[in-house]
Order: sequence, then C-alpha cells, then structure tokens
Amino acid sequence: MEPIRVAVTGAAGAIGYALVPRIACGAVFGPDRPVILQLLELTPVLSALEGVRMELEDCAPSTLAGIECTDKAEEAFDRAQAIFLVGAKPRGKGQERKDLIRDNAGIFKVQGKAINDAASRDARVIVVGNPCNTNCLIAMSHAPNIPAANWSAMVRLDQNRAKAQLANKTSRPVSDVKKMAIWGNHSATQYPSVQHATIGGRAVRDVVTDKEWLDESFIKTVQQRGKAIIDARGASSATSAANAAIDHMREWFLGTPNGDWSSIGVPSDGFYDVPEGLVCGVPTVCRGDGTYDIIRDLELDDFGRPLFAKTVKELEEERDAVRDLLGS
Ligand code: NAX
Repeated sequence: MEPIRVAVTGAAGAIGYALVPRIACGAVFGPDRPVILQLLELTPVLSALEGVRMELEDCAPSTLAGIECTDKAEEAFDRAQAIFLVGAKPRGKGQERKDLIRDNAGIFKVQGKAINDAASRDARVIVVGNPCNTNCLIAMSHAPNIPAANWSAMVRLDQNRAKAQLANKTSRPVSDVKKMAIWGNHSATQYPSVQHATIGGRAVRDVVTDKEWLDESFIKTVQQRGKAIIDARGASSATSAANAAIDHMREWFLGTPNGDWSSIGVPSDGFYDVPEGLVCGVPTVCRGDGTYDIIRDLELDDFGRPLFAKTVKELEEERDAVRDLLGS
C-alpha cells in the first residue's frame, strides 16, 4: 500500500512526543498503511526533535516508512495528506487570552500559507494548538487551495472527557456512551450536550436522574478539565490530547463507529445559524472516505440554546480580535 505523508508541528513538545509514536505504529491509519512522518519544530528545538526521531526508529514499527525532521514549514507540509497542527506558543504567566490569540495568529497565518503551497490538495488538517478553533480559521483563510471541508479543530478531547464522566457516573463501560455532542469553542464556554446522547441505548436523562449533576457539575467538570489537570500535574493535558487527536483523525479517515457521533470543530456553512466561516464544534458522522456529514436536524432545547449562543459569541469575538490577520 502507498505510504501516507503525515505532517506534525510541535513534534518535540509534550503532545507531539505522545502523538508521533502512535501515528508511526498505525493508530490512525491502521496496521496496513505505511506512514512517512514529516516533523516540524522551531530551530532551537531541532536537537530535541532529533532525539524523538531516534526513539521513533527504535520503536521499529512495521508501519513507519520514513521520518523527516525540519524547521521549514514548506518541507514539513510537502505533499502531506494528513496534517496535525500542534505547535503553538503556550499562554504566558498573566497573559491575556486575546494577546495569546494574536501571538499564535502569526504562526497559523504562516503555516496556512505553507500548507496552501506545499501540501497535497486533499490534505486533511486538524488544529490542536490553542485557541484551536480560531487558529484553524486563520490558517484556512490563507489556504484557498485546500477545501474548507478539509479543515478542522480539535474538540475531541472534550467529547472523550464527557463520555468518561458519564461512564464513571453510571458505572457503565465508556463504549456504552454514544452521541456525545460538543458544541462551539474548545474553551471554558463549550457546551457539552447530553440532550441527544445515550447510555446503553437509552437517553442519558433516563439513566442519570440526578438533574443537578447533569446540568451543573458535569458541564463544569468537562469545561474545566484542562485546568484541573494543570493544577494536579503542573502541566497541561498531553497523553489525553494526543489520544484525542488520534481518535479525531482515525474516524475522519476510517469512519465513525456505527451509531455514534464524532464531535469536530468544522467551518460553518451557516449550520445552526452559526456565522459562516467560524470553526465551531458540532456532531458529525464521518463516512470513512475522508468526508463527514454534519448532523443538521437537531433542535437544541431551552436549556442548551443559550449555552450554544454563548460559545458562538465567544468564537465571533475571537474572530474579531484577529480580523486584520485573516486572508481573503
Ligand atoms: P509544548 O509547549 O510542550 O509543545 C509545543 C511545541 O510546539 C514546542 O516543542 C515548540 O517548540 C513547538 N512550536 C512552537 N511554535 C512552533 C512553530 N511555529 N512551528 C513549529 N513548532 C512550534 O505544548 P503542548 O503541551 O504540546 O501543547 C501544544 C498545544 O496544544 C498548545 O497550544 C496547547 O494549548 C494545545 N492543547 C490543545 C488541546 C485541545 O483539546 N485542542 C488540549 C491540550 C493542549 O492544551
């Protein structure tokens, strides 16, 4: 089988270090699809990246068909068919979210242009680096050669966190929890909705009768989980973030399991009255051929509507903060 070219930025960072060995070992594209890894890092981090390269070789995975390490975006994205944009500047101490957005906007503008010039026209891109929805919006605005439907932001970690909370609460296996939707931004305003979710085939609200838990602590726990991990570990989620990026890309390429949904941040075409272009978390079903169908016929209830409106408003504010940096 023809190898697939996979680019990963920030590959020597915490998420990258957890992510690239699993891609190399077949976790995304399956045990029969060889991969060529094209890894991008900042120049001062190239030596650490060389260490990652040596470790990847030492895993000796049968699916690894090549590794290229570089500090040049065009080389990393050259003919890439799957692209993980992980590298970003972390939020500095006391730094405002809007300043971080502008700092990172520069990175995603440059990388969007490089993807446009160098990547395969059918490349699928996931943006992990925060603020991932708006970074995705910036990058895609500079890449007119790559169709909008090929761009995405990662809300999968939120979906996995929500499923795990529901499984723990009901002492059921996580595989029993289906159709967990993450609406909006990957931030503390996101709306993790159980309205259409099921546990063992039954509506969540029929299985979990503790309304206060569902409406208050469940939502807060999912929204604040990233902060709770930083408080406990002294560092942000890395293994679970890498795992979520793998789940996101695997389902995009190979399909959503039957009866379930994949929550993905995708560019709005006007769905659910979200302003066109905003990259917004919605439930989808991935067909297994690199395309997905947005679940379009849901009606959010009175509880969910204002929560969705709030997170969409935040996405609009983030877009407005970088409007001058957007391409055509
Ligand atoms: P690290 O700081 O450990 O690693 C980031 C790496 O990116 C560094 O090695 C750095 O040298 C590299 N880098 C920075 N600018 C670059 C550029 N222009 N080109 C190439 N490489 C570049 O952070 P890590 O913990 O790996 O997190 C990476 C990003 O993921 C952060 O923005 C973080 O906020 C975000 N996250 C997103 C999540 C999500 O669910 N969407 C969850 C986890 C994580 O918080």
